[in-house]
Amino acid sequence: MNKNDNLAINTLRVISSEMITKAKSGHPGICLGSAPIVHTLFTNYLNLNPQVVDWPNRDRFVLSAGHGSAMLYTLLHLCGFDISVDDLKAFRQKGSKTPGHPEYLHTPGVEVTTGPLGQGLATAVGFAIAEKYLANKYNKEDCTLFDYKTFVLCGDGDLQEGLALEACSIAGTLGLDNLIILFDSNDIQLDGPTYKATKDNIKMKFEAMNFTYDFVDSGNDIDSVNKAILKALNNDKPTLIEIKTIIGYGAETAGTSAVHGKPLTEEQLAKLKDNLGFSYPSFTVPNEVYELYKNTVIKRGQDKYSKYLANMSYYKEHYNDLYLELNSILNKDFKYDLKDCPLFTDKISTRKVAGKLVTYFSEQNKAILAGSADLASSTMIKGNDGDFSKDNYSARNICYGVREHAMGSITNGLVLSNLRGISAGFFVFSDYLKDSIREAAIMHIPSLFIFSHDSVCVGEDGPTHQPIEQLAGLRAIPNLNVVRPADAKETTFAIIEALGNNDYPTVITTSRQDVLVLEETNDNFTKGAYIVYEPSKVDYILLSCGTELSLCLEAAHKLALENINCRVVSMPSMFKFNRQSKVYQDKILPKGIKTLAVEMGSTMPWYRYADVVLGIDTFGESMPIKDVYERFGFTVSNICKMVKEM
Ligand SMILES: Cc1ncc(C[n+]2csc(CCOP(=O)(O)OP(=O)(O)O)c2C)c(N)n1
Ligand SMILES: [Mg+2]
Repeated sequence: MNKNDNLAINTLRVISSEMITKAKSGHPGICLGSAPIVHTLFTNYLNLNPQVVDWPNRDRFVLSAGHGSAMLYTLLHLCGFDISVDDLKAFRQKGSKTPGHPEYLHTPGVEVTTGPLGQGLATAVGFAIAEKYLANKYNKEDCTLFDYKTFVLCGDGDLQEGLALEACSIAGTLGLDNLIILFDSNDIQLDGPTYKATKDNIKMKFEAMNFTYDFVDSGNDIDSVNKAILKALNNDKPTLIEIKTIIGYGAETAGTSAVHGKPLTEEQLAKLKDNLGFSYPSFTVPNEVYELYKNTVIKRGQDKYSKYLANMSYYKEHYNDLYLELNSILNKDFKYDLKDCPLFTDKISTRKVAGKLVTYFSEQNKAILAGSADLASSTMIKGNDGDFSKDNYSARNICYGVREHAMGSITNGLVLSNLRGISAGFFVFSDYLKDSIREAAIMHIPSLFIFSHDSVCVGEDGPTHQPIEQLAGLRAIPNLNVVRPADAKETTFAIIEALGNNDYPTVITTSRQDVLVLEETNDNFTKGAYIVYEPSKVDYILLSCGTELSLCLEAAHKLALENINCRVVSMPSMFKFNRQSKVYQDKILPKGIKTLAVEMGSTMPWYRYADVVLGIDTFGESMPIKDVYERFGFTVSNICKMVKEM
């Protein structure tokens, strides 16, 4: 190995370890073991530009093993991103740019928030799909705008996660040859040797998923790592390179799980530096190392970026219509025209409405890629222009198969690539992708998750298919807009709002059963809650959403005949309502007026707004929908009775 490579690798190792020791917290094992791998990748291959961190044709590097964050921050520092040595010194401290795990939008150069194992890898599959789509749709024979690669560093833990395997299976099926996974195979995980939990044959497993598998005997042999990456770049399938490493290389506790997540003591740190022959004072980057990164990754990235700019201006000149279309995608403008927007008057399920609208907006907006977990004909959500496949990378419907969790993360990967990702499934199975939804919320990205069959009205399929607590769980996620529209109009507003924002993800739940298009619903919807029926005097408030809103309206009319006056409030989104002014909130739900909330789901979220709740705190039961209402008390007469009891 050349002297400067060796010095740079040891710099990565030592500074990461110093950060962790100083913070008294972090994971030195992976940093020490896999430093040569990432050094090789960064200096020989990655195209990045620290000045323009989000230029669309940059290569993506995803640290799926997010616990190796100290190494990532050190690398980004060497690459010239806006992370200083002082930032490195503040690792894991309050308000620092270098938090415990890599956070998107928090630290320049971090492509995706990682830490939950498997997430990075699955999101990376979304990056690779996005590149294939953009390249096939917009590259021209005489002008290449997109040819970026997605590289992932993952560990044993990532590959044990079902999420990662779901995603890799999709990547293999779609032939994503732009995806290269570097597997830090050290045979150690948090609790000890991996053999206690895994005896899988990784080669057979990945080859069976239509990957090219390669093997490097030692991560310290950077020539072999280099050759393997070069080979992978020319494969016609996604590649996994299993690279054998020693966790905690150079430390006293190397090769054991003790070094996985425990900072080295000051003495151990001194010994490490001794073992590595690294004699610089703490937090020192030798000049040769800065020079090496300047002459490799920084220079290469700048050249590639300049080429990208030149290509873009050529494109603008020669393919102006496509340029404008692409530009609006890359700027994340959601342009739409409501001129021919489908309008609904007859009773219709909100899932059908959502399906028609996704198709309508997709016609106008080429940023939309949608897909469902083998439920397109049930959720009614389908992307336009055919099924995305190796033979048709400009198609916009992704057939995820029954892989909800990967679908969620891939959707996030699409959105992080400036596309509008929409995914769909049965609401009860939203639990399968909950962490992906949570990631989208943490990252402030506008992924859209549409879930149909949103209540016990699923009926015959029984308790496993009837959602109960899902709404409560999702509504508790910060920065997530959970919308449960009451009818076709509210569904339309919900989809426009979800696609038009760039700050938070949205979950829209839709009904299996047909519902009336209510005269009373309107665009005050955007406030999260609004009055849909107002008597001249308000004795009580009926608060509801989704398909139960019409029951409340009926009940209010019936009670009015007995001179019991109920305001009816539609609350499709607690998230939006909670963001309104106190004045507005008090106007809609004044203190002192008894309020009954009605929803076919856990009562829990409603006690924040209501005195009494008609909900469901048991599991559902298999029966035809006509019996469901009676069984769970969702009838006009029961609502009237409950109002009177208040
Ligand atoms: C989904 C998930 N489960 C558990 C953890 C906690 N955790 C972080 S690292 C780790 C061990 C992973 O082993 P490996 O990937 O081999 O990392 P290494 O020990 O080699 O650094 C665990 C269990 C996590 N971050 N995410
Ligand atoms: Mg490991």
